Amino acid sequence: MEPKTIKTTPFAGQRPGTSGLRKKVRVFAQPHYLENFVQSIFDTQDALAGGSLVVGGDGRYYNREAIQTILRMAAANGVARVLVGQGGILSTPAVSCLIRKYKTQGGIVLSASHNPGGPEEDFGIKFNVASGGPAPESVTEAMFARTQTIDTYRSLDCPDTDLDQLGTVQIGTMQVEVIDPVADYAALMESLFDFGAIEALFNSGLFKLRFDAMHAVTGPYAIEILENRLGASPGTVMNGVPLPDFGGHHPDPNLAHAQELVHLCHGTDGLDFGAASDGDGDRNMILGKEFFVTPSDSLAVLAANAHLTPGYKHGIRGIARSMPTSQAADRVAEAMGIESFETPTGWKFFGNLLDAGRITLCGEESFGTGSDHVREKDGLWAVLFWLNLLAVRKQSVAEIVTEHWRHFGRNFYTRHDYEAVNAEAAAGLVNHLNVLLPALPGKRLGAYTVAYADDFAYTDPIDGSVSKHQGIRIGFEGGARIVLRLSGTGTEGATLRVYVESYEPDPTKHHQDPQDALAPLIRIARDLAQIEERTGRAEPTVIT
Ligand code: G16
Repeated sequence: MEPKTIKTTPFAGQRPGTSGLRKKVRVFAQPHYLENFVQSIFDTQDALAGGSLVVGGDGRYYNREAIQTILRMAAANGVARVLVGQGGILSTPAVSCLIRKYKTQGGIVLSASHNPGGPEEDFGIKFNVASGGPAPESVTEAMFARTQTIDTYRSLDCPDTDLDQLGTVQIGTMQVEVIDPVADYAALMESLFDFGAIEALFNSGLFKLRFDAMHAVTGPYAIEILENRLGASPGTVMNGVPLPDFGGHHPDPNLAHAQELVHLCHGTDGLDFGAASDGDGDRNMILGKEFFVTPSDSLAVLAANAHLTPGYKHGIRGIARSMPTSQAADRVAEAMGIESFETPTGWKFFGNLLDAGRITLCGEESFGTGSDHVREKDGLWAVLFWLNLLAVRKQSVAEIVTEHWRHFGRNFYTRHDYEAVNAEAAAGLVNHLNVLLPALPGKRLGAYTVAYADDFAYTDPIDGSVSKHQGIRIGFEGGARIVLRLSGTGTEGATLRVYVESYEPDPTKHHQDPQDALAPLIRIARDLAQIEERTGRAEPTVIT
């Protein structure tokens, strides 16, 4: 089996976004499209030749085909060993766990995360570096540059590898190990959380829970951990079989897309705990009985209670949140006397802080929470963290969060998304805001006075790299904020995200609905950005 060199020409638009390259399946399925991107990984990551690589995906449509292509190309590019999840399945946090545990030179994740799957839907590919984290911008930019000049790629003529059979096979000189996708990850979870306490909670017969795997990758992980190891009753995991089209749904764990679960948490007879994870298993949503925990609050609560779990009992070093995430975690960090950081959107920006030991926990408003145990956000980890807290504190989800607010004050928070808007109109809206920014500080908008207004730029405290144009921040006196930015993960037109936050120290006002509490700020954001005028949209597509 001799490697073949195949002629190709560059494709436009292969620059990775917030989290890898995401496009429609039909774009990826064009001859040479995936191959060009994969060869650009091998051409820029020298350590892969003679090294090892983890490969797996969320099981969406085109997952298996892409893995076969990657295996042939890895063999032709001199990779010595590939670990691939059985059935082509590996969650994003499991890939990170495997890269770190087996000290591979990197990993390739096939996923478009929470975006729908199927022949007409989305696919994605992402490279993770040897630390286990998403490739930093310097690496993704080098790959992108390579995609623009590429003229050949290498592959091997060989039959498909059987991805369903555990064990080791050889492709040319490369070893392919088809591994259990769950075992190493489950062992890591067991080392961090008090499985005995969680099991006792489940056995009490007084605790009703469901986990919605949304027919995505976390099904096998949740069944093994929650049902097999922790003894939750069979059926606790709903939608537990990964399907190529996620059963026709958006595998996006939020109030809009996990409605069945939300419904199960309603009423006095509702679940005590409901949780969901996304396509590739890195996001999480936490619900209590009639109670939704915002991801921003979740980060703050986990940080304030981390000492109650075995994995974090010696305390946490620092906390980081992405810029649009509410400032609730900053208050916890301040009270604990530890550092807090505000990074741009994108998990990759936490990597240096985690590697340098400056932070232990980090999180994002986009339903992502994680820690230094891997270098990705981790959906099931967050669920187990919450279960550990519930088992130890012997309180409900609502009691834990409202008590947190009483102590730290409440950061009311909402995100309004305007999806698939005209890209030029969205760019025009951002330009318009950029022109307004310098004149805003000191100005009164409704009942609020602008304290600062800027186009967020981040200087990485570890390597000094600068990332500009990361979203527009308008901060008001008293801690309220409006943030506007364009999503880096959409595949259709542009998605405008409007994040609105206010701070309320008075516990007698904490019961309000966030949409009501934030209504004046939402109005200010719409008017200032001329959203309806510029996008033609009177209302957002999704509110979370
Ligand atoms: C990705 C990134 C996250 C980011 C999210 C939303 O998550 O890993 O860091 O917060 O996208 O990004 P945007 O607002 O640009 O759409 P995932 O779960 O999609 O990989």
